Amino acid sequence: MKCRKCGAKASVNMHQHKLALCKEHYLEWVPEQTERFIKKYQMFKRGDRILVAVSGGKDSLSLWDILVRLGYQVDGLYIGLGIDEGIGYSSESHRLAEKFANENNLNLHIVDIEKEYSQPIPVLAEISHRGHGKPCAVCGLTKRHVMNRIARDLGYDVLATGHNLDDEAAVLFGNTLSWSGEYLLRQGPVLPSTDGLARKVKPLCRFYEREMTAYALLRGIEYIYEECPFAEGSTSIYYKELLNKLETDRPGSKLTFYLRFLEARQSGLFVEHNVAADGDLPTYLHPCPNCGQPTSAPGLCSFCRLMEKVKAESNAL
Ligand code: Q46
Ligand code: ZN
Ligand code: ZN
Repeated sequence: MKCRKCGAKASVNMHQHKLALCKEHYLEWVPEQTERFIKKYQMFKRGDRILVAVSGGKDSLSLWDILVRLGYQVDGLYIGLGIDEGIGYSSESHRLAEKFANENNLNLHIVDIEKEYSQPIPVLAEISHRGHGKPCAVCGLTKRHVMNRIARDLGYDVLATGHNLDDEAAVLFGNTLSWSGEYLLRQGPVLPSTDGLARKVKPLCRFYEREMTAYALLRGIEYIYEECPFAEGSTSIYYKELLNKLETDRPGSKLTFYLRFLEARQSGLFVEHNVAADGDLPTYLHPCPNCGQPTSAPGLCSFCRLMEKVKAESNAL
């Protein structure tokens, strides 16, 4: 296979795009495409202050790298979950996120859950009795809360995450299987800002996971290869495997599945009933009286209720 641009030996062959590129041209192509998606979906503008959530994995570190190369003002946020079972997942991902920031002279905010909320994620999950023995529900809730809080408190315009096409297609597949209307409505490359919440964007949502792996490897980014030990056996991994089988037989089907969904959504297939004016909260949400973040729960938001429970349990000891 030869590079379409220069004829040299290709390093990456993307069947679904019928495109093969050498290392040099691949490392140009990925940022160019990202810029195209940023503009197409109107994710953010030059001059906006962007906060990228970095986990130490290939997607988030590559996203940070790409946005910096494209000349955007972007800082990182690392959330220490305190998951050190097995391989020492949190310590290693923390080390790699810091290493990347230091080597590139970038600003990284670090929030350590145990320091801030008295317990690491696995213990918070135990106390809450949520999620049937897996900490993922509490972990997701906590990460969302912290990302929103830091973006708001430090005045960022946009919060960017490294979700790739494989992630988005798997979530879409799950939401479609259960026809979760509200989730389908909110899934997309951009979630506009609402009262108390920054705009959320996913600039890598049209890249296959293997394209991001190739980018990180060719750019020489050191990232954590292992998944979080609690990811094993998760539904999202199961959906990813199913979609990979489909993709092997029919290259491009994952991308088509996602893009056709975005088109259908754009054309109004999913209609929101409680439509809000730009920037306002939909009527079914109200600000949590404690932290100010939007919630549909009566009274305190789920995160603040979790924290009340943790406090009560610690006092009881
Ligand atoms: S939710 Fe679950 Fe992930 Fe949190 S506990 Fe690990 S697998 S990190 S994306
Ligand atoms: Zn080339
Ligand atoms: Zn709250």
